[in-house]
Order: sequence, then structure tokens, then C-alpha cells
Amino acid sequence: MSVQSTLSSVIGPDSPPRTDGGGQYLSKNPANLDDVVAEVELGTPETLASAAEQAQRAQREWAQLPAPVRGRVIAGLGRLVESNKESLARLVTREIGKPYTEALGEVQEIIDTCDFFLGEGRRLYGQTVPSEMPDKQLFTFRVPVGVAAIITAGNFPVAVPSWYLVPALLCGNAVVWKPAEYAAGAARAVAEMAWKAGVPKGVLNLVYADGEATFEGLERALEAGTVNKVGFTGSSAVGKRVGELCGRHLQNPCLELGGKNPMVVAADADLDLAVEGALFSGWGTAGQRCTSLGNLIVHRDIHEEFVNRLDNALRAATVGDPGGDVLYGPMLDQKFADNFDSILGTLQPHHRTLGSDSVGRISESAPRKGFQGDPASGLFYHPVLVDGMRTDDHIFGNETFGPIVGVTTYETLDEAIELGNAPGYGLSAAVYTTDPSTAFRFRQGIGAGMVSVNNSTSGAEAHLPFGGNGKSGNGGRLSGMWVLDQFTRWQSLNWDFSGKLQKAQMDVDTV
Ligand code: UN1
Repeated sequence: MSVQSTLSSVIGPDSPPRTDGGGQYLSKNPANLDDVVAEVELGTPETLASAAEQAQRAQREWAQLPAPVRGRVIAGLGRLVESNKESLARLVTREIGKPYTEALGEVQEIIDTCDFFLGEGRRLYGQTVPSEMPDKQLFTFRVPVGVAAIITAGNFPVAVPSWYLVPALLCGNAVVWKPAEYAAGAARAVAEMAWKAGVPKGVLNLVYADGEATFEGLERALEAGTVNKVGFTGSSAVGKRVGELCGRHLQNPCLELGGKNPMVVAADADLDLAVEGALFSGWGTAGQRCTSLGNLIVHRDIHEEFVNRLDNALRAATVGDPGGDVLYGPMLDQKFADNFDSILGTLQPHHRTLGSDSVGRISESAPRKGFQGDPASGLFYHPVLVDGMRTDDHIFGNETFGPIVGVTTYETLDEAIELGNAPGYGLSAAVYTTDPSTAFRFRQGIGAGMVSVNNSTSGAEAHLPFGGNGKSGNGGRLSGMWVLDQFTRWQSLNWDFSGKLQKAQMDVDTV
């Protein structure tokens, strides 16, 4: 499988003509900025609006295919990805700098998602419901929403889009997919495989556009009634804008937003396990998962011991070339590196920074022991562990999306839960403890959509409900059977075979 170096802004059967220039975007390898992975022609608002019209035309025929037949197409996509697993993972590594082993895991996630939904084509259950009157039967059916506009981030350029695209298509919807520009090549590869597996081009439309063109195009499509559902994964700030826009058009989008995911380490925890979990979810993927560990909340009695162990583990961790055996590689792209610089700018004199001898970009003048590759060629940063974090610090209350984690301490479990909930996000949370009652009480009190016991905040399995509360989302859940409620609407059927007009509530014998 090869990725073309130049990708046009809409890829479909009769691509709409461009109305004004959206400009070019170069998707670069963040571990080697001289390596251009894809050159993208960005679309305009008109591009997105026309793609939605095209999707609306194509959707009717797609919805008429029996669901098990659509399930076969999804099965084909899964097998196609499976037979291209290594090359797709290599592309992910090259385009966004994700370590290769993680990239393989990410590709496995789309395969798992296809495996789950190929069977859903033979279920998509509705219900039979008893009527309050004789000779009458009530039923419910799941019907597709129509056209789904899916806007995805690029930190999981394959897995996260699949959580939307696969169920949306299976349920009989058409899709307009606007991936992150900095993951344009991976998006193209996934779309190509879906088309090859039998998804008609008009049913899956891939659109590249920058943020403002996307908002304008989406607004036009919502006004025209050509988009019936919006799915968005990205920051909480942009999610609010998407929510406002959809709300004005009476739509309830599926918003999967940021996280400030807490990990509580109880006094009775297995500290080796907790250090390993913190390392993976705090600094793995350079902290660029929505499920990445945000705040470490450590029991006072073990705080010093735990911080020392974690500091040592971080200093021993390998960073660098994502093709090698590293804990993490570069930032996703320049925008994320700039954001991380500004996060580092909020550190205060009361913070004790551990994990590395320097803070900031890894370079010749600020080297890192054991760094793999050439630090000057990419967007590599030192890991930071911040001890002495206070609750009014910027890093306590805000998602950082970088290799930094702050530590604070607690004495009672209630206090730990309060600290975990304080930032107002609610995506993922973890507790390390050997006491089941601590685990259960934590699960009850924490406001996260996903809770782990003795496992890290990241790495959710692909068939459990995925999603958050508060600033992390509007309560919708992706994955498994729960996502069906995002891409179908319930239709009821009221069938009277009595041969007379029976009136609900009035013709009912209640005696
Ligand atoms: C994300 O960062 O948007 O649970 C998703 C995890 C991954 C998905 C993360 N399976 O960490």
C-alpha cells in the first residue's frame, strides 16, 4: 500500500469544483522535519458543504442494503487492514511519531472494531413491545441518522476515526470525514481501504480543511440539512464551539474531548505496578492521549518513596526515534510542540521538576542521556515530573497534552476523590490499591466515564463504552454496542389489526 504524496481536498466520485483556495498543507514527520509525508490541498467551506450534499445523495442506496451485507463490507475492511497492518503502523509512526509498537496496537484497534461491528450487521436489534390494547402490536426499529460529519484529531489517526466511521457506516449512514491535517496520509490510507472493501466513494467522503473552513462548511451543511449528526474528538475548547453550533441547529453531537485524568496511589498499593502504570500513561505517547495521566494523587505516607522510584524510572526511560524501542517519540506536530512550550512556561518556583536534568526541548545544549537518534531533527522534549503541585497551578486544572505530570498528596480517600474530580474533566481515572473496598469507593466517587483499578488511565479496550463527562464530553459513548445510539435513531411502529379505531389511553379497560 502506498500513500500518494499529493492528496486533493475531497476524494469522491464527482469531486465538487473548488470555489476558493484553501491552501496547501505539508504533513511532516515530527521525528524528522525534512521528511514530508503528505502534501494536502486544503478544502474550503464549500468543499465540505458539497461533500455533505454528495453524501446525502449516496446515503439512501447504502441504507437500503441489508445490514448483514454492510456487515460483510466492514468485515472486508477489517481483513484488509489486517493484511496491511505493518505498513499502516509504519505510516502512523512516520506521520505522527508514535512509537511503532504503539502504532501496531492502534492498528489492531481498528481491526477489533471491525470484528465487533461485522456481527452487529446481523443484530441491530429492535424490540417488540406489548400494546395496552388487544389485536395491536408495537415495535421499535433502529434507523440510520443520515449523514454524519466526523471530525477527528490526529493523535490516534486510525483507531479513533474507526470508532465513528465503522459503526456509522454499518448502521446505514454516509460519512463526511474531516481528519486532522497533520495525519492526512494515515487518513487517506484508511479511507482507501474502506473504499477498496466496498464502501462507495460517495458514502465515505474524505475532506481536508483547516479549523475555520470546517466550522463554516459545517454550519452551511447544518443549515441545508445535509448533516444529521456531528462527531468530534479534540480539545474541550473546540468541542464547546462544535456543541454551540450543533445546538443552534437542534443537534446533539457526539463530543469526545480532553481529559485531566487522575491516578490515585494508595498507601497499600503495589508501587512497582503503580510506577509502571504512571510511566506508560503519563509519558508514553509523549502524554498525547486524551486518556493520558494528568495528575498523580499519592498518599502522604508513600509519597517520597513513590516519587523517587518514578524519578529513577523516568531517568532510565528511552526517548527518541519512534521506530526504535522508546517510551515516547516526538510531539505530534509543531502546533503541539508550541502548546507544550506554553505549558512549560506556567511552571513556578515552588515546583520541583524531576525526571530529567533539563526541562524543554531536547537539544545539543540540553541533551538527554540515552536519547535515540538526532534530537535536532525532530520535536523531542524532556519528560517532566512536577513535585509540589498545588491545586491553583495551571497544570493541575488543565490538560497539558505533553510529557508532564504533576504530583500532589492526600490523606483520606475522600480527599483523593475530591482532588481527582476538581479539574472538572471526567474521562478516565485510575486507582492503585490492594484493598477492594478502596477500589469500589473510588469507582463510586470519581466522576470519570472510565475507571481502572491497578491499571493505567490509558489503553481502553475497543469494545467498552468510551467517553467522558464534564469538560471531557457531553455524555455520548463510543465503542461496543453503546455507540449505536449515536448513529441510529429509534423509530416506533404501532400496528393495529383489530379492524377498528382503538384509541390509546381512552379505549383501555383498566379494571
Ligand atoms: C484518544 O487519545 O483520543 O484508551 C483515544 C486509550 C486509547 C484511545 C485513546 N485506546 O488510551
